[in-house]
Amino acid sequence: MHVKYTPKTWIKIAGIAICFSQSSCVQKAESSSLKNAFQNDFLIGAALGTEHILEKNQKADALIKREFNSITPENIMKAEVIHPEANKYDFNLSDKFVAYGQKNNMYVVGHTLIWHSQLPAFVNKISTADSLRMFMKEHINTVAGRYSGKLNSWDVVNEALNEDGTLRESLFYKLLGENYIKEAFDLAAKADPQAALYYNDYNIEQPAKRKGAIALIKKLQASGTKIDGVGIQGHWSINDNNLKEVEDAIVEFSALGIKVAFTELDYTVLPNPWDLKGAEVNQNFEGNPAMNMYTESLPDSVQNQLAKRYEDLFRLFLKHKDKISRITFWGVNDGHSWLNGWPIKNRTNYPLFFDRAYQPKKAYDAVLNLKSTN
Ligand code: 9MR
Repeated sequence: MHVKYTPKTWIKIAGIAICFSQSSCVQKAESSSLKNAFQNDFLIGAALGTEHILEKNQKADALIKREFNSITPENIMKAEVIHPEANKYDFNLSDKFVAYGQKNNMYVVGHTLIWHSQLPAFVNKISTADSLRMFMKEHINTVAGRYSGKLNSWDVVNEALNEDGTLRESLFYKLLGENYIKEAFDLAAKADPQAALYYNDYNIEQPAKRKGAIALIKKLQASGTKIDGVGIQGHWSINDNNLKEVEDAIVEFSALGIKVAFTELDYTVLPNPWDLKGAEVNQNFEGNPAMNMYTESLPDSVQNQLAKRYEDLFRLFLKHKDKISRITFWGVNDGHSWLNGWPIKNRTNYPLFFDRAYQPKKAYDAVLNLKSTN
């Protein structure tokens, strides 16, 4: 059971918290949770899958309600799912997702309106600018319009940039030019005037891509388009050493007058094929034990490394809490993470705060501890 550090055993001397009894300091009280600990700092969210939206798993459901005050749909609002055919929408799960958030007083994020990936087949077949523009208008009006006033924020455009900061040659870019981004934001602002509108991407903490994102946001602002924030996804590895870039990104994006959210946070503890210098490009990694080393459990040394990564990251988040609106984890617990299936299928990964039995890990304790000691 996870809970707060008992206040009696902690005292502060000249701003330094001292614990007099090690055992009672690690004892926790019922009321503690991520959302409570950070309630004056930023929202704490999780990406939900279908089983969570349908409240099928009691342990997951209790955990989500206890720990998180924001939710993002991992897949069910993507165009492929919500708009499978030109004249057909499927709002079955998205209605339930939004209702779940409302019922539990959560900050509800829509993910995502315009993305080159997970497009329905009929969109991939579009070959003229007019038809694609018509799809964008129809899609955004219908989806964002349906949840207007019920949803708090939209990832309006997702992953429009290449690693070098140039614009990705997506279907939208090819047929509509870079103006498609402005058009998407303007349509979203009209369809749901209250929602906070975000541009969302991965690796935009890295200098070249960050520069591209800043240029893109500045252009939108200069043209009078409403943009409220930028989402840094945060799909990282425990071997990454990127806190300097993350801090620079927080400061530089915030200087544009917008909020910064960390929208899809996780740290892989497993090697990625591209980390292996000199590896055969077409090597088959699936089923290779050297790429899936922790099938039974995570060794303490790696558990500690993960905890340290998260602790250092959250210390940075707290330093810049005035600029940060939300921290969302990409999943609820390790068993549910997309990183068990990507970039290599069928692995056992450990990227989140809660283990396969829904129990908090060391990383959770380390991050909560930041709040009880400052
Ligand atoms: O976690 C998602 C996974 O289940 C899907 O198969 C995949 C493709 O739709 O998308 C994953 O989520 C992505 C998110 O929507 C956008 N940023 C990258 C995420 C991880 O790929």
